[in-house]
Amino acid sequence: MRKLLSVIILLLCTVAPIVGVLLYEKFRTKDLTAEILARAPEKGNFLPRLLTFPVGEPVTIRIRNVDTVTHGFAIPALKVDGGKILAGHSTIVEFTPTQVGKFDFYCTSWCSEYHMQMRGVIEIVEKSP
Ligand SMILES: [Cu+2]
Repeated sequence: MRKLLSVIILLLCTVAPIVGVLLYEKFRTKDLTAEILARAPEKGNFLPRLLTFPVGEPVTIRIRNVDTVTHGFAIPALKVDGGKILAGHSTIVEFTPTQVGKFDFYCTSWCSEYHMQMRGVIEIVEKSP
């Protein structure tokens, strides 16, 4: 009986926190439309670099800086600016696209000698019927 109890307590102390963190993360990100990882171009660049959303529907993107230097995020043509994102931090941008087209997004913080290549494309398409 005591052995069973200690096994249960051991499980509660080891597995429960992990399950808790995973559940919390799932809850915290339930409203995200997409997630972009940010790394300097020579370390992987933005990932993904092409995202497609339907016009007229709210978009929530989390940009996670998984690098060791500061990055930034902006979609100038859509007037979206996530500002600077410190290493290891993330930011969330929200917008509702009103027109169909392709819009470049950029890193807005000088992060490496290849900084100018740190970019991608947001494609806004007609809603599928
Ligand atoms: Cu950058």
